[in-house]
Amino acid sequence: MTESRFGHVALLGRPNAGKSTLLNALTGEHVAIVTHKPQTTRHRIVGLINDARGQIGLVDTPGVHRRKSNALNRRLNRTAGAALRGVDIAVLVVDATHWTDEDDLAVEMLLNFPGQRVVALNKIDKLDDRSALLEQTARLSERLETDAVVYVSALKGSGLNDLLDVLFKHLPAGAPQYPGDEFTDRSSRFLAAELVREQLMLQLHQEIPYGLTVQIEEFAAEGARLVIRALILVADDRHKGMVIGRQGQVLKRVGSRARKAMAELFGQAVHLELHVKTRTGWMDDERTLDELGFAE
Ligand SMILES: Nc1nc2c(ncn2[C@@H]2O[C@H](COP(=O)(O)OP(=O)(O)OP(=O)(O)O)[C@@H](O)[C@H]2O)c(=O)[nH]1
Ligand SMILES: [Mg+2]
Repeated sequence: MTESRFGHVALLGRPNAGKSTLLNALTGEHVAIVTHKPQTTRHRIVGLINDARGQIGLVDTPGVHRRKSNALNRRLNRTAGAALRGVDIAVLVVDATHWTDEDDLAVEMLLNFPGQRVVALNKIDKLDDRSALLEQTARLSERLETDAVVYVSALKGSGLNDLLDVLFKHLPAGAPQYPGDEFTDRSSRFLAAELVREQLMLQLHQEIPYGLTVQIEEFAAEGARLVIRALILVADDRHKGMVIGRQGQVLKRVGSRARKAMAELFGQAVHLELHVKTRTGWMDDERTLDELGFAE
């Protein structure tokens, strides 16, 4: 038998590159929320991969971006950078359909990373002409001084075994450090709040979903079901009505979809209550961000 391997692997890249989709595909669980909107992920989230070869703590991070308009945006970049500390491998996740200056920012962050660098060229299902991949492969392997470049589609599940082969090849020997029956380091409360935010991101438009955060006020087992009470904080009073919607339609839709996602994730019936409150400018203040659980 070969020796068991263990380590942490961070996924880094610009918003929308597909990091969270990749995390979910590799762990087989809805650990991280995914939407078509950039800047969906706001936290460092570890998803666990258990394999005959060992265990990987796969770290999802907020997309590296150039919007610096408020304290939350600045903190998201710091959270992404901090997630690189102490990990064994960093994977640059790239949307292979187009390069942006935010991809350059992610590359720059990786230049100081002391561990093994890997590039995952994602969304290859969208490419009609794969010759563009060769040029990207050559350019990125030179810039990041790595020959570990893999082609994946997180959405379709292709190339995932190639990526796992590369990761296990470069991980140090070691015993699993997380319990084998868990799929994340995050609490059920955290996951529940994220599932509400996922639906808010999907149902609301323009800048509104970016001004929201979700707090779990109650999370209790009542017989066979979970009773969950979530508070949606809006940064501006004018957004409250839009979150609720005419005759409460938006909030109802968010609630019913989030409840279904929770029931699936927790394997239990869920009773979900949602409330909306204004907390003016919560995104602009570092202390409030600490209090609301935005750790770096
Ligand atoms: N076609 C295609 N779409 C993908 C693929 N991977 C991700 N997507 C889509 O890209 C969008 C963004 O995916 P996310 O996983 O949320 O991206 P992210 O990098 O986590 O984004 P942030 O959290 O904002 O940093 C979603 O609509 C995904 O469905 C892929 O391999 N192929
Ligand atoms: Mg994400």
